Amino acid sequence: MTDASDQRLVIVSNRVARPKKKGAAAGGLAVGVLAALQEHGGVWFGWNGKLTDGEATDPEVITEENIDYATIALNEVDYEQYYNGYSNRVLWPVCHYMLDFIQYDAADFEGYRRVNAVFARKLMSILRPDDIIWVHDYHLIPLASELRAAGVTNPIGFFLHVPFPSYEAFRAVPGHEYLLRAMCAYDVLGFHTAGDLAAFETCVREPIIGADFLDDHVIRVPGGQLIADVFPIGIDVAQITDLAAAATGTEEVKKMFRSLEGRDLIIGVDRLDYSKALKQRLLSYERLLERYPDTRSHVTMMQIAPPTRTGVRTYDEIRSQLERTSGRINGRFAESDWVPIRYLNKGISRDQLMGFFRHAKVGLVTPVRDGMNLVAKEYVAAQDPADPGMLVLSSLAGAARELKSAVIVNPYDRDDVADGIATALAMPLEERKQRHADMIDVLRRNDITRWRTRFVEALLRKREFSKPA
Ligand code: ADQ
Repeated sequence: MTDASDQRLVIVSNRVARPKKKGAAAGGLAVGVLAALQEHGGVWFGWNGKLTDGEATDPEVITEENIDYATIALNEVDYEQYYNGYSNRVLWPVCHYMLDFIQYDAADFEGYRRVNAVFARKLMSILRPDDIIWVHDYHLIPLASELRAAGVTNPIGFFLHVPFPSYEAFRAVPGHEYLLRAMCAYDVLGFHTAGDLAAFETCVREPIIGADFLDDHVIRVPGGQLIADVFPIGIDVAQITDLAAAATGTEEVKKMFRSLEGRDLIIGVDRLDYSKALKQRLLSYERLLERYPDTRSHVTMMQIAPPTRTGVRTYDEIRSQLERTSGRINGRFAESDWVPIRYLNKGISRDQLMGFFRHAKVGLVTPVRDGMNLVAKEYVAAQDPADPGMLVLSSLAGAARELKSAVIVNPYDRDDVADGIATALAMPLEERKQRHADMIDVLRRNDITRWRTRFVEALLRKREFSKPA
């Protein structure tokens, strides 16, 4: 059920991550979607993580607490082309303004369209006339147009978890005209920041769509009207603060804290992805050790980076690059009783992660581009308000538009990042408390409940003004 009506909320994303299932993928979309569903329940439809050499399977529904998980297995070749191919070798890099990483293959584009048609067909088998459909992320841009072509009239919204590129970048993508037209089949389009929305507007202003901009975020496009607005994703602040406080009492977290032997901890937690700029981050930390010799032996950096998208070559390369760079920096600066970088190439439990955050003097979040970045928000929420650590945040993450009281740095400038870390380490208690209170205030005002509620309300509003008079 949605909280704004008694209609069922059906969330669709590439991967469904059941929390009780071992090995569920770590990632911002899964964390956000699950939190959005937990409070009011609903359906989560998508891929179950299994591949077949035949046709995609029919939805299998498992109910846990108030959520129905409806999942399908996909054909192996289709999945390779749709997910590793067009989604992650074309759309992911262009959305992060990294055009050099684009590897286009026409067969992948075909696979992308084919899998979206499969998603539409399988989803229709479980849809009810009153359902509200909320589609997530760049893997599924054509889903609404496929559903509409098959006669589905339910309200359908789309939320993009990554940045949206301006037309000058987007037009580099083979298939961009098709994607823009497909986006116009939605009733509501949601973005993390005003910058992403403005970039989308540069695209639909072009003659391909030739949109008219009406009042109140309504855009007239061929075939009807849609709402395009900003819905920054939030977190459940109280839940994370409680989780972090409780985790500090666990043996794992105590063990980590003891091992620091009084040194300040700088923590980074990211999926192993080039947009997170992990090598640049390590080099900035090296610059800190060079420019601020007092920090040597007095700080420890812990970088946690679970592998993702293994099998996509670029991702395998990042991993070996990081191992080499951290090894070199450790070789250069380590003492018999101190290693500057601890690099963990694995996911860890959420409670343990929040406990680590609470002990970290600095949260280092320096992507070269990021839709939002939930780690930044979680780090702030996990702090002890009486003695909070400080967030050092990339100006190029969506979160920087909200967390203005963090120490904001440019991730391309190693000196700036090194100085930012030094500033955070030396920041007086009163200033840390004030900045932390400011950031918590922002997080509370715009939390995960508000994200979901505002989006569902926009979908219901669209339905109202679309009804014939
Ligand atoms: P991601 O790129 O996955 O998300 P992020 O927003 O930081 O990035 O979310 C990662 C999530 O996974 C966080 O909740 C974090 O705690 C968790 N996580 C990361 N590493 C982990 C580890 N080693 N062990 C356990 N948990 C780990 C995408 C976009 C972002 C956007 C989100 C949500 O790229 O810009 O903020 O979706 O919209």
